[in-house]
Amino acid sequence: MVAVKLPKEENRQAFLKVFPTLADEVLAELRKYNMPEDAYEWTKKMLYYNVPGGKLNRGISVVDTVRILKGDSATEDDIFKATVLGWLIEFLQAFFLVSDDIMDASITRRGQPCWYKSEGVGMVAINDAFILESCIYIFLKKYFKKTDYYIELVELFHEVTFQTELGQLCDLITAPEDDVDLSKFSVKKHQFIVIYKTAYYSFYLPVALALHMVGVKDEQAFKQAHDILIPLGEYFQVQDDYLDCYGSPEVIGKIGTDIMDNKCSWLINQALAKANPEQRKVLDENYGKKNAESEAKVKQIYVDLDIEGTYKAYEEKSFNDLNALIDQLDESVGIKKMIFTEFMDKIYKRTK
Ligand code: DMA
Ligand code: MG
Ligand code: MG
Ligand code: MG
Repeated sequence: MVAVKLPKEENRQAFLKVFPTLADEVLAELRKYNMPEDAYEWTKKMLYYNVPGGKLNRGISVVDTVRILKGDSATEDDIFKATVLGWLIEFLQAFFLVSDDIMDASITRRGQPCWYKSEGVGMVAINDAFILESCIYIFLKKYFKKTDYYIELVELFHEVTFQTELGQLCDLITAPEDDVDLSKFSVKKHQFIVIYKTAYYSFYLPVALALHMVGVKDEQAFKQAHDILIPLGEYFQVQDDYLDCYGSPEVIGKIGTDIMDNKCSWLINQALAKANPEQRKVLDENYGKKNAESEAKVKQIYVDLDIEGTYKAYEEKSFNDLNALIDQLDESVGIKKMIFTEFMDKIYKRTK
């Protein structure tokens, strides 16, 4: 038996302790295939560089959710399995981030150069991203093949991966490098992009994995979880868009690129709604341009339009709306409100 709630830092340390075991297992696969020594060393470095350095919120949420659902009856084995599933989300996230940074021409990630930008890596990072994805299925087979929910886990990872890729597709084609056309942006378009590129894998996936693990079968449980986690994920990505412009790089660990990348960000959509024709002209002429002066002009319009104020109001309203949604959940289908209040605690007013 294990306690329902451990202190946050202890939770995080316990979660982190499992990573070297998983990395060793991937490396054992390379040994099995008699991989040359340089490929072995490359993979080892690549795994440690890209998988464990983030906030780990997604991964730890699986453990938190299993603890909440099982309460006192959670065994050491339950916690270990939930920890492995949590790490698989972190592998999935690493796969997405390595590729996202190439596609977004980003510079830093988690306080260090993006993997593709780091010494001697370059476009090998594309194949590294594929390897990170493959690790998920190695671990699912190793730890879950004998469970009666193995196929559910495999299908869930495949489905959520596809949804995320579709979100990334829309994100990218809405932001062509050489054809800035702000009239293609809209709040609806933004909402679609962020739900697919972020909400499914970051919010729905951890809880759905935990529900499968504890044996919940009621479709209503998955549906109710979905209906609260998707708006929660949308809110999270709006925060990400906000922090891209207003977060400090030392804190968020990355340098914002959304304005230069012509992204359909929450901020530009708010600015478009508020801008007068003169301000609109400045936005049309400077958004998506790859130079610091143009970026500064766009940021100045954001200041003039008090987009930060608009964001603060949005944050407040979302917090209230999401709590109201949580309050309406029906716990009898196999979920608990606390799962979702834990998520809110982790992300409300986040600065990184
Ligand atoms: C993130 O979108 C989505 C995925 C699937 C990684 P983003 O490019 O805004 O993320 P970040 O700001 O972390 O580069
Ligand atoms: Mg990005
Ligand atoms: Mg991106
Ligand atoms: Mg971003």
